Amino acid sequence: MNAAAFRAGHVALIGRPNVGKSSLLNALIGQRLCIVSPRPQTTRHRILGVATREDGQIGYLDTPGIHAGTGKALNRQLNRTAHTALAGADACVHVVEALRFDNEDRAVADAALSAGIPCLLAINKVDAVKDKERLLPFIAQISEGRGYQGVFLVSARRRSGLEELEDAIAGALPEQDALYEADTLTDRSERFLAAELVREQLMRQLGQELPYSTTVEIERFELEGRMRRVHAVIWVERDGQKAIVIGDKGERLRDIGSKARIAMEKLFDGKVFLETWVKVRRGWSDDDRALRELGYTD
Ligand SMILES: Nc1nc2c(ncn2[C@@H]2O[C@H](COP(=O)(O)OP(=O)(O)OP(=O)(O)O)[C@@H](O)[C@H]2O)c(=O)[nH]1
Ligand SMILES: [Mg+2]
Repeated sequence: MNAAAFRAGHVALIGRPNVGKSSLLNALIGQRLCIVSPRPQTTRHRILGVATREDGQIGYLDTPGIHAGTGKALNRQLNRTAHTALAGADACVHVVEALRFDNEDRAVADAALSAGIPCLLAINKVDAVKDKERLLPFIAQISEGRGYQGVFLVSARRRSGLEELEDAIAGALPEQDALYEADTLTDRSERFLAAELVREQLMRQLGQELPYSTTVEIERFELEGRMRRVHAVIWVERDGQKAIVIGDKGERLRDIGSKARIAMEKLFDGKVFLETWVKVRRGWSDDDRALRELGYTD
């Protein structure tokens, strides 16, 4: 008898902002790899997270939320990054939020289902639904007439429904050898992940539109024995924003730095010495060249 075929490939998690794509990726691989916040447009890059099983290897791709507003160069870049990930994937999971399906979700469904790859639908945040009976009509409403290969009710927060989803994803991938070493977690460097963890605190701690005027660049990342020395620059667009990020007597910047450092120490499993500076680069979020220089590529 033949052994079951090994399947491997990339699956893009796509959806509108804030549906829980990054939370779902983290829950599926069992690691806090991707940053998460209550604000839309937290993710700005394609991030690979690898899960290796006995019968296959899944390369999950986290992507920025696909959104309708394309006002700034950064917004257009985020949509481009998500669409490029979808185009390069072997399968996709369209992630939606339970009981919510709007025009942005509809546009993502159209893109996902016309990509010419197997597409699964994951309805996330089912833990937040009190009246579970409402889920059946919701499933019917969004899946009828659409060619999803399967529909899954999941909760990234409670880690429910994940095994069924993972099995279906593995089954949708092509038969081929593993693409990464079995112990690979991601293709991203610690330097990149360090910048993300500082950005996560900016998304979580700054109010209103300010997070969208910030980005993080790691100027220095050095390993000294088991200790990592990290110098992070937080870029903002105006002097007034710089004062807000720093806060009264530097309090907010200290809090951002200490929470980011703790998250880095957990992810890197070692001590981190983090220094942060806030600098102004006018109009970076609407400037294609600045975006490229600051690491935004698709
Ligand atoms: N109740 C509940 N909340 C969730 C669940 N999954 C994610 N969330 C919350 O939803 C918010 C958005 O989660 P993210 O994982 O950042 O969402 P995303 O789709 O990656 O968002 P973008 O990167 O902005 O596109 C956060 O506050 C999460 O804690 C879930 O299963 N249940
Ligand atoms: Mg995200």
